[in-house]
Amino acid sequence: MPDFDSLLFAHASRVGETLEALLGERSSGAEVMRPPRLMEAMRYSVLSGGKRIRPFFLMECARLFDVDPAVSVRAAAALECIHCYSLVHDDLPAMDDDDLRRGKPTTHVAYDEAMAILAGDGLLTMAFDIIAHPDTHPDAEVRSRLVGLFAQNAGAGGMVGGQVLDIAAESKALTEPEILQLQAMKTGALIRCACESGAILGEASPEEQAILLEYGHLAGQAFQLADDILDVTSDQQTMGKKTAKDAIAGKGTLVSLLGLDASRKRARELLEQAIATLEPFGQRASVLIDVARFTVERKN
Ligand code: GRG
Repeated sequence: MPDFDSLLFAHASRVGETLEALLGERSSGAEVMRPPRLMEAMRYSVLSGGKRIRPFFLMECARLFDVDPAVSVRAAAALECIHCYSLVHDDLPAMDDDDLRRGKPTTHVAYDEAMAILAGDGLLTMAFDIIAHPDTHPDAEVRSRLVGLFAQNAGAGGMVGGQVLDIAAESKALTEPEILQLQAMKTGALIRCACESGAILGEASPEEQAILLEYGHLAGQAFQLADDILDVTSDQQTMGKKTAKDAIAGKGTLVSLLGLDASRKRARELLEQAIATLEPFGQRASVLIDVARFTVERKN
């Protein structure tokens, strides 16, 4: 069994290769014309590094039920398209107005605003094209469940809704429950979606799906809390994006509410809770324990 870092690298490479193929010149059939500059902006936005942590959660949750990563990688790549679209749109002048992402100029800086909006739109719609294709899973019922799950988690009741709450938070002090709600939608939704999708691909029992949903919920909370801590303690060079953003924007986070020490303690508690949910899977879930730990202990 490879160590965690090697496995993370191997899955990320597989996701990258799949995205390269899907965004390649001939991938949609020679008869379909896709504007070259749009495709270039989409490739720039999605093939620009990143930890590929959501694909990792998805592929490893599916692997609990013996789904080969060579198969689950398509759904994982689709989820990464949604994540990258959200980063491109979040960086726009109308939102966070950032010029650095993953250590490189953001998409609207490298191209222009209109192309960044359209590249994001292209990635979001491509995600559903990938999921709907029979290569993602032979059973249309499974594909249809994934389409619904992705839409719910990406949309108004998930990530997009969370972004709206996040923008509103700039002019209003939030309580702890309000911060948790915002974060569960903005960041948590795609991580829960990754875990639940893995269970659906693996045709897990309803009980097993519920466990992975709870695991995803706790891991998502831990991931966001780690992000808030890094925003305060890390630097632009390490993160590949601007830091101290929350304080500058006057946004309340758990770190500003609880302080650094209590936030670190809370992150460790969330990690222990996430690990405890996996008990019914025994040794089979060891990689999911490792990735939960990584979300809290990561340096970027
Ligand atoms: C614009 C619809 C819309 C949503 C934006 C994802 C998001 C919602 C905003 C990004 C801003 C942000 C800092 C969110 C908090 C946590 C987060 C999602 C960090 C970025 O994800 P990583 O760390 O990034 O997985 P990489 O680059 O590794 O993929």
